[in-house]
Amino acid sequence: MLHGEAIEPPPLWLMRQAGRYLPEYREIRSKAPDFLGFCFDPDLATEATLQPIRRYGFDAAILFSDILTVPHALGARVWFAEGEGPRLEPVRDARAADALQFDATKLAPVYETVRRVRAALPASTTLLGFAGAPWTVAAYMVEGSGSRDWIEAKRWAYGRDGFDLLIDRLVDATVEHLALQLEAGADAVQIFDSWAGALDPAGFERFVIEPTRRIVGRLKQRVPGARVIGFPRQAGALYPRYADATGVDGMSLDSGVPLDWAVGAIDRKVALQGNLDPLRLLAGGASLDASVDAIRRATHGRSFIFNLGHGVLPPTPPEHVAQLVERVRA
Ligand code: 1CP
Repeated sequence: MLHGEAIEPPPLWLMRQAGRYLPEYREIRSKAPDFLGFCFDPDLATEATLQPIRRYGFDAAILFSDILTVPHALGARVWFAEGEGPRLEPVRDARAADALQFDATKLAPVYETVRRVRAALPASTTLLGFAGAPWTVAAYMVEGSGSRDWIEAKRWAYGRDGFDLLIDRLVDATVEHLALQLEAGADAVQIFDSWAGALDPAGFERFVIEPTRRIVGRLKQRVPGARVIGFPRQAGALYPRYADATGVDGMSLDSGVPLDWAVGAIDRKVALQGNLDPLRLLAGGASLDASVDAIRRATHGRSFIFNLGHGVLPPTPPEHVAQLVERVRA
């Protein structure tokens, strides 16, 4: 689905298709003491990856893991405070960035999960691996948690030396992590830059475009035929630039992007993905059907992968996902 051809109906998967909106996920999640332990248990992570495929028959499975496994493998302490989201030991200067060393053996259970999922999936179902983009992962590492404004991360990125060293370490680790997933059996990978929209255009060029361009180039050299989807969330008018400059094969669009504009403005050799507002899915009913139809119309004849503009939200009724699948394939 990443070779530039238009497929009707479009292939379909959803960001966060595994997760708390599914009762069967909540059931197995309660068996693990903490969230990283859950990600690093190949039995549980394989099961969580397969659950939404069994229930809905999506065209792609996405590995169940998290973007913050990479800081963990770099030696930064990461934990998930129950109900509060991620916490990290902050990295705030060049010395701390220089001390980071990627140890892929810490992520061996993730690659084992990829192998098991690939073996369990039908050949026609694509398996997607993923990683966070350097800017987004750096933002969590500098803040020590999620944030609305990313003040500490941007203060360092814009104002002091050493931030590029952190980005460089993350570029190296991300190439390695994605290559190992592809070598274990992932068919393609997605790079999540969830906080790309927090940067100004100069910052976007230096900390989103440049590192992603290096990752895509190096990955395609190391793994011939590697396919990459980029997701610079809330990039707005900079989406076409990202498509031209990074070398990605596909690009995911958030829900704020007018699709008619994107279809005209983004190079046709880059497949598009996404855009349905996760709240349309949560709300369901006629508004969900109408939104699905509008996306199908706007992307007709274009290489397109049906998806949301961001992840499935935990209060989403599972029946609404069934409604979406039926409507997309109607
Ligand atoms: O207890 C739980 O169940 C924790 C909730 C949860 C889940 C289900 C977290 C914690 N991570 C995940 C899985 C996850 N994370 C996947 C699995 C595959 C799938 O999509 O089904 C993926 C791809 C991610 C990627 C991820 N983690 C991103 C990028 C995508 C996005 O949502 O923007 C980010 C930013 C994270 C960090 C993270 N991990 C977990 C949470 C709650 C967060 C976000 C914290 C914040 O808002 O800052």
